[in-house]
Amino acid sequence: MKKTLSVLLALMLIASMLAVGLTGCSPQQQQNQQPKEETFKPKAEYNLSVVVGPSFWWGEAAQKFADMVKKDTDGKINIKVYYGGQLFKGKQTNEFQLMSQGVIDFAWGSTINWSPTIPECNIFSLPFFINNYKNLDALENGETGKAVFDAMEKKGVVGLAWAENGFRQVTNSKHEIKEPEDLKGLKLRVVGSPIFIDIFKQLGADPVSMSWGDAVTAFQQGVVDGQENPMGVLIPVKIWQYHKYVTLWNYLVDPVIVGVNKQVWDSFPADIQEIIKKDAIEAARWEKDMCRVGLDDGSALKDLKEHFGETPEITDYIAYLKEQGMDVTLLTDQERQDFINATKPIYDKWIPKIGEDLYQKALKDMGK
Ligand code: X2X
Repeated sequence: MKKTLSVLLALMLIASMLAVGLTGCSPQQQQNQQPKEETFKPKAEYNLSVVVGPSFWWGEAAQKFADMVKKDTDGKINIKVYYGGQLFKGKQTNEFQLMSQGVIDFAWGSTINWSPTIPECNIFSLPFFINNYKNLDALENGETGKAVFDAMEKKGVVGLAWAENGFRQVTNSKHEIKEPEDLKGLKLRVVGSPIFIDIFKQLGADPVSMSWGDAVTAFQQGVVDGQENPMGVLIPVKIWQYHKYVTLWNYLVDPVIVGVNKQVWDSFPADIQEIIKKDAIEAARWEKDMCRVGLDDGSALKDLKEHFGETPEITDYIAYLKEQGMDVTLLTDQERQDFINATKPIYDKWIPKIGEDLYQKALKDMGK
């Protein structure tokens, strides 16, 4: 009797172990579960790609992000920033692809470098479409931003935060640019995204696409007459060394997106994901503030002072360019309208590529 009872008990024990085995952690479920913190083994180092150098706000912010992540994860997640496009050796338009393939783990990358892979990113490159920070924020925080992140995720990259490069301004060494006519025949360096070639051809200029590294050499050697970039690039690269004329036309804007390869992201336990996302948003907030100082309604400088306890060295970028001897041109409403009219055909060609749906979302986000 005693023997029967112990056999019975043993059988029950086996049965219950089997039940746990079947329902508690089947291999199928294990695959879908996020790694637990105790079992998670981070890579010794994750790489992070930046097109520009460490003295650009975007480059500085990437390092701040890496430092914050290291501290907040008690040294578990170690991110090394590679500047000047070292991870893609040359073509900055390959950055997204390499991140989606897992060659690059993280990147702080401009939408104009990623748009050849993610056509939705061209929504920010429609000329004279966004025009001000209020509209830009509305897109990033609205349906448009969500759609861009969804498109990225389908191609294996998770978007963590919106940082900024900024509204792009045109500079050149020849003469003032006030009307489309002034661009005729000017040889301008643009990025390798096809919409830029279309815009400047449409305006009668002679655009040549080059990656950033080659562009700086081209300015130095005077191989091109001009280029276009935001304040956050014009100032660190000291554009006045090469070009006397700048037109502040805010014709389009490039956000910088903080992205991470999806497999890398999925390998992180939930608490680490939370830290990384929070740090990306915080570093992006600082970087955006730096890009906007003196160019917005005063919010950026206020946030830098109050939230980050910092006052930047230069608080008026326009005055600073003038102090460096640049001839700064602002457009009248009529001059601006002439550029808008001249670039209308770009919409006809590019909205179908970007997606009519996304274009409508963008209009709605901006309240248009
Ligand atoms: O190449 C450029 O013009 C730059 C630095 O702005 C970008 O990477 C988008």
